[in-house]
Amino acid sequence: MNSLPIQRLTEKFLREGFLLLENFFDDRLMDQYNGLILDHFGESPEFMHNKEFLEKSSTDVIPWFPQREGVTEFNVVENDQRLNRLTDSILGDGWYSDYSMVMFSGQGTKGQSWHQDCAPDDPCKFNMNRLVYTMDINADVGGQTAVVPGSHLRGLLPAGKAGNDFDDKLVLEPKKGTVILLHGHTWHKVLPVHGKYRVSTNYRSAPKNTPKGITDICVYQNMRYRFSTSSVVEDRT
Ligand SMILES: O=C(O)CCC(=O)C(=O)O
Ligand SMILES: [Fe+2]
Repeated sequence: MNSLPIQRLTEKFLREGFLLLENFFDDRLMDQYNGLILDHFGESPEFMHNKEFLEKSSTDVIPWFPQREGVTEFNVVENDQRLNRLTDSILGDGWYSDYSMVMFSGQGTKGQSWHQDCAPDDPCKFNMNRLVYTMDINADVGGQTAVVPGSHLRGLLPAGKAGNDFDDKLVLEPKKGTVILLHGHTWHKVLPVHGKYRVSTNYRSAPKNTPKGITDICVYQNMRYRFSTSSVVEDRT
């Protein structure tokens, strides 16, 4: 993807709460990333989250922060001018980004249940995920990313049992090289993984003046969960 229709994409993102951009990064870079990710995780990675979280949130992902460990190859996406120009347009001047986070899920894992990355208590305070896919994700592999278009404008994710679904969801099948931009208030989930593994890499970002810990508390249908203390801060059932 060479020149981006920045204005049109910005308006679409603000309306729908997500963008799917196919063929954004080339196969060579994606193969390199995927190789580094598989080298890191090896065959049978250990879970880092605690058991209560895994059970209550139906979330089966293992994070890795390659840039924190000096794996400089992951700077290439962070420094990509097209991605950063689009981010400028959506988030405005002075936005900041966090270390990139790779999320790995093994075969037979549940994916992630419906959530918002941060609470929509203040509509102006949000993070934006910039997700990069280094492999094809489709119905065979599982692990598709589902979103409810426009839900970033609908406030809090409805409370209920984890696993309740939404009729107006859209199931996205990102391919190798696809970028998905996702507003932190958009209701989203990851479907169960059937293939050998599933990975995505998130270059998290937020507008200027957004509190640093904005994604520390995540909203699920059945709870609000604080990652830094591994605790349920609100039971929503
Ligand atoms: O990996 C994905 O497709 C989405 C993961 C997710 O929910 C997130 O990064 O907040
Ligand atoms: Fe998320």
